[in-house]
Amino acid sequence: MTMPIANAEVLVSNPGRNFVTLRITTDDGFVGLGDATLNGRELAVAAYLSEHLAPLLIGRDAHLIEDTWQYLYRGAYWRRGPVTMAAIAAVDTALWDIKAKVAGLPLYQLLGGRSRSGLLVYGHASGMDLHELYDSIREQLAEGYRAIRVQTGVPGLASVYGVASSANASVGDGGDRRYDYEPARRSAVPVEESWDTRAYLRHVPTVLEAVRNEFGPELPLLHDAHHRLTPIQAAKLGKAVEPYDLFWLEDVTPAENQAALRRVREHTTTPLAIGEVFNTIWDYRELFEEQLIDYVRSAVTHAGGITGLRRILDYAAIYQIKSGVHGPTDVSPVGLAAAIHLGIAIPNFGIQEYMRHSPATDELFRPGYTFADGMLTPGEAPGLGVDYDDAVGQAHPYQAAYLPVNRLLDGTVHDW
Ligand code: GCO
Ligand code: MG
Repeated sequence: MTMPIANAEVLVSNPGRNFVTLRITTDDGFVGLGDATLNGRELAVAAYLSEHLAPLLIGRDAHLIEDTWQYLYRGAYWRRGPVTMAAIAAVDTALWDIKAKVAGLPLYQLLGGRSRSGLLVYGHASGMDLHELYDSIREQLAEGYRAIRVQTGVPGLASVYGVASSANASVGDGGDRRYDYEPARRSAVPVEESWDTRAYLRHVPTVLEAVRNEFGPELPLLHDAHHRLTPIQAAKLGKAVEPYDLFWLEDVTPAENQAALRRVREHTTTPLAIGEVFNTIWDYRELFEEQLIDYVRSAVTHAGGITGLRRILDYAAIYQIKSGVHGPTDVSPVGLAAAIHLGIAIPNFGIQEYMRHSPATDELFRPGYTFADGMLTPGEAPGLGVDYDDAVGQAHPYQAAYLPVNRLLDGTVHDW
C-alpha cells in the first residue's frame, strides 16, 4: 500500500518571531507538519525546502520515512550543515506525523510507547542582579517548574545572553511576564553586545552559590555558558561551581573541536551538556565514545528530525549519556511536540528544555501538549497533535531578524 505525496508547502510566518513550517499532504488527504526554523537564517531553509526538496517529494510514498531520509541526506552529495539538516528534519517530522495519523495513534506509540508518565522540564530564570534573579526563580517555581536554568547579569556588561533586560521583557497576553531569551531582533543588521570573560568567570560562581543557599539543596539548577569559554576557562568554571551541584553546565566551549571537552572533563565533575548547534551524529562521536559529556542538546528540528535525533540518542545511551533536548522559543510548537513524543518513548531521557511560546504562537499552531506540575505530556491526538492555522499564519508575515553579534571589550568579534 503506497501513499503518494500530493503537496509539500513551505509556510513562513511571524507571530512575534519567525517560524518555517513544512506541510506535506498526501493524495488521500493526510496532513503532516515539520519544523524547519533556523533562527536568524530562516529563508535559507525555506528556499532549500521549496526549491530543492519539495519537487522531489511530490509523488513519493509518504510511508518511506527512512528511505526518504537517506535519499535526501546521501542524495544531496553535500552533507550535513544546519540548513540541510533542518530541511531534512522538517520532511522527516512531517512523514512521522502522517504515519501516526494513518495509524490513528499519537506519534509516541510508533516510537515504542511510553517509558514514563511525562517529561521533566526546566524553566528559565534570570536577573541583572540577585534581587531580580530571586524574583524570577520564585515566579518559575510558582508556575510549577521543578528545575530551573539560572542566568545572571555581569557587573560592567550592559546585556548578557539569557538575561531579560527591561528592554526585551514583554508582558504576555495572560498578564504574566514573558521574556524572549534569544532576542532575534527585527532589524536590518544584528544588535551588537559586548563581553568580558574574566568578569563573567569571577561573578557567576558567586551567583550560583547565593542561589543554592537561598533555594536549598534539592532544586536542580542549570546554567548556559553559551559557547564563550576556552577549554581551560571552562575547566576552571566547572571546578569553581562543583559545590553548588549543578544539574548541568551547558555549551562551555564552541564545540566544533570535540577534543576540547577532554580538557574540561579531566578537571571537573560538573555534568556537561552540549550540542544545540550540532546537526548530525558525527558531531558527537568523540564526545560519546570518550564519555566527555552527560547530556545531548540537539533539537529534532536541527538534527535531521525524529530519525536523526533518535539515532543520536540511541548511540548516546550505550555511554549512559541522556537527552536534554533544546527547546527555546525558536523551536516551533511542531518541533517541540516532536521532542515530547520522542522524549516520552526513549530509555535515556534526561530533561526537556521548555521556554513557553507566546499566546500568538500557540494560536498559530494550536499544540496539543500540556504542561502541568513541571512536566510536559504529548496528548493523545493522532500524530504530533499540532495544527497550523493558515489564516493566523497569513496575518503575520515574515520579518527579517538577526541574533546578536558579540564583541570583546576591545572590539574583537567573539562567540555569542
Ligand atoms: C538555549 C539556547 C538558546 C539559543 C537560541 C538561538 O539553551 O535554549 O542557548 O537560547 O540561544 O536557540 O537561536
Ligand atoms: Mg543553550
